[in-house]
This record gives sequence, structure tokens and C-alpha cells, in this order.
Amino acid sequence: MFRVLVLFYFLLAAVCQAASRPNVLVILCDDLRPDALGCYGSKHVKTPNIDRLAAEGVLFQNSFCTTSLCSPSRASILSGLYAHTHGVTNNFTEYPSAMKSFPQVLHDSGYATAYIGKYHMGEENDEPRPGYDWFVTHKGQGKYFDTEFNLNGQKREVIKGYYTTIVTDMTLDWLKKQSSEKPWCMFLGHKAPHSFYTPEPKYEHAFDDVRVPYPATAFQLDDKPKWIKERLYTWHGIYGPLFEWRKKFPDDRPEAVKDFEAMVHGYWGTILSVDDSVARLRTYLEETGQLDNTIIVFMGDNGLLEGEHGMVDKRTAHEASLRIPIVARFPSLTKDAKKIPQQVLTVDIAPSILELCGAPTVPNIHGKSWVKLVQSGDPAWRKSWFYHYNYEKQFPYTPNVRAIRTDEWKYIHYPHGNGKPDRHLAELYNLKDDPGETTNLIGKPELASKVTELQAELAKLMAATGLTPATDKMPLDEGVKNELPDAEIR
Ligand SMILES: [Ca+2]
Repeated sequence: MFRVLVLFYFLLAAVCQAASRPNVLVILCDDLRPDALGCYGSKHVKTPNIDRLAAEGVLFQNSFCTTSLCSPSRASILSGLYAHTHGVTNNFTEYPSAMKSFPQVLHDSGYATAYIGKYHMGEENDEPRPGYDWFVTHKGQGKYFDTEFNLNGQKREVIKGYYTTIVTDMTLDWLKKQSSEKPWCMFLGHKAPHSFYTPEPKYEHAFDDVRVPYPATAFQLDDKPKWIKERLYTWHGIYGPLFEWRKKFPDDRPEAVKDFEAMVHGYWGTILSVDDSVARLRTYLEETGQLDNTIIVFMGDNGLLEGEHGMVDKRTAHEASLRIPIVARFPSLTKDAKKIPQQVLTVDIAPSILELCGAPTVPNIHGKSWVKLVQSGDPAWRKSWFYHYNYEKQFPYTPNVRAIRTDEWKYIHYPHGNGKPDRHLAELYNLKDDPGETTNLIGKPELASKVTELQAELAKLMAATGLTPATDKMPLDEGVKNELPDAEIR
């Protein structure tokens, strides 16, 4: 009898522990601008299901990536570290197998873990990575239709259909196999809305009636560093090929804005399918009674310039390139809808999720959990942070970038890469007065002391992550070039 009671006790303890540990569903979109979502103010893109997550949870109004590029940013989300520390500083580097990701920490503490969709750290590697019970990805960027997936190392298979739908199907299949006795962590990596934008046929004409002009800032470049004008006619400028939406390029005729409009329509169209995916996942969690015990984080990996300052793509430290959406729904975090204005970063995701799961945190990470910030406010929350990006030979359209963003100011400078003085003009913006970064204040004598103050703060923030002038290695800036990138890596 005693033995039966003891067994019953342990069984009960196991069930209680499982029940108290939440599931985790991270939905990562690729290159998603916040303002392409209803809950962040889009006038045209209707995303009722993503909006509903925000309306029942937290919407971070000022969230940013620390490097605006797919692979480095994904590695920062998984590790809580800046790119120079995790080492994925470009789109061709593998996530180090010995470096703990938050799904791996959860796996070590008893979670069932899965990764499905775009991973994109290690361009040619579609094999399973450590820390996941189930891992499905593909080489490179994948395709909007009929992608070949590697199914957990068991086989490679071209799965017919639209990417967003297929990865949602695979996510649901895995969730249905999970037992109620073990918490799970699912990381879903959408390809959408990454270039080259191909909406599902049913959404192909969803925005035909919406006119999309070039933004006003595309024509306000006189006080900017010269490389921004040089970029206008390249792969990453508004007069360039626009991810193949413009067939004859460069084209700076006013009427060629039609190509730009078509590109933006395509981008928006792919997001409608993501919202459908969110609906399907939510319905499943609701029907199986798991919704309120699941931390749902919906986010983007980096921002996207859509004509601002005459640019497309990302990589720079301007607002559209930095800003990402982050929405989190979990009633134990907050039952009331909240909008958080403080600056949160990609590197904060890992520590926040680990804290909510009661899992051990990872020592020496750069991010900070926002659980206290959301629940009761955090007077010690950051008021400034730094951004960095390294020049890529394969994409020679953006210099080396080092920048600081405070609640009010942004200072950006462009090191040449040889330790000598910068060759490009720096940029200074007052974000409170000029959120669109229309006026570069760098030349204003009355702001010289502000620049000195921001430079000192930037050096301090970088040093706190181990970056000093001696250790901050970067390539030589070879300038903006007109050549197109290799077709294989676009
Ligand atoms: Ca991306």
C-alpha cells in the first residue's frame, strides 16, 4: 500500500510540474515591418488574428534588432547575445553547436522541442541542429512554393504547396503528437514576408486599389552621407531591380514608382497568409485547452526599409531597418492588454522566455528579461543600446555601421574598418522631434556636446559586451557598388 501511495505521489508531482510549466510557441516572421500589421497601425494590411494576440497580451511598441540581417538576428533571438559574441556576423555562418539556445536550455530542463521552417544559419546546411527533438528546415531561403524540406534528417522531400501553409501544417502535426505530461517549445520560422514576395494566389490582388508612393524621405538626402545617394541605383536602392519587381533598371522616372508599388503589394500579400497561420495555431491550442498555458511570441527577425531614405532591404541603422514587431500572449504574464513603450531588443527574447518557463537562465548573456517590465514596470530598464553591422562583400551597398539609440537620440557612424578616422559623414537624429529621421543634425555646432556624449555612451555600451577599439574587428569598407549580388544568395 505504501509503495502505491509513493508511486501515486510521484505521478501527481510529475503531472503538477508539467501543468505548471507553460508551453512555448514562437512564431518568427522574416523581414516583417511592424507597420505592416493592423495592431501596429497598418491602414491596409488586415491582420485580425495577430491583432488579437496583442489585444489579449503585450505589444512592444519600440522593439529592435541589434543587427538588421537574417542570420545574425536569428542567432541573437536564440542565444540572447550580440552577433560578435555568438559569431554569426553574416548570412553564411552556422550557429555554433556548443552555444546554448533557449530551446536547447528548455530541452535540457525537460521540454519537448521542435524547429520548423526557415532557419538560415549555414546557407547550405538543412540537417538537424542540436537541442531539438524534431527539426525541419531547408537550404538557404526556401521557396514560396514547393520547397524541399529535410524532415529531421530522415529524408528530403519537396512538399507541394505554399510555404506558409506547409510549415503551419507541419507545426500542427508535431503539436498533435505531444503528450500532455511534457511541456513543449515550438519555434516556427516563416519565410514570409522575405523577398522575393510571392503571395498566395487568393491574396495576389488584395491591394490592387492601394496606391503606394515613394516615401518623402526618399527625396531628402542632401544632408545624408553620400553613400546613401550612391545606393539609390543599386540592388538595395529604390531605382534598382526591387527584388525583380522591376525588370528594366535602374529607373528613376517618376512613373517607375509603379514597380515599387507592386513590390509593396506583394510584400503585404504574403503577410495575410501569416495571419491565417496564426488563426489555425490559435484554434488548435484553444480546442485542446492549451491556449492559456502557452506563451505565444509573435515577432520579426529584422526590420525592412521600404523606400525610406531611398532604400530597400535592411542592414542600416535607420528606424525602418531596426524596428521589429514583438507581441506576446500569456495570461500568467499579463491578463490585461498592455503596450510597452520602453526599448526592447531581439536579445531579450531568450531570457524572457526562460524566466517565464522557470528554466535556468544562460549566464553572461546580453539581453534582459522583460517579465518585470511588463508586470510591474522596471525603473532600471535600459535607456540606450547599441547597434552594429559589418560590411558584406557579397552585398556591397551598406558600410560598416556602429550606432547608438537612446529614448530620444540616435547617432550613427561608419568606420572604415582600418581603425583610421571615418570617411563617411555620421548621422544624428532627434527621434522625439523627428521620428522619420528627415534632418541629419550632425553638422549643428550647438549639438557638438551631444555628439560627444553619445559617442562616450556608445563606447561604454560596446565595452559592456566586450567590444573595444582593439577588439571590434570588421571588414574594410570597399564602398557601394552597382553590381548585383550572386543569384544563388539573393
Ligand atoms: Ca530576416
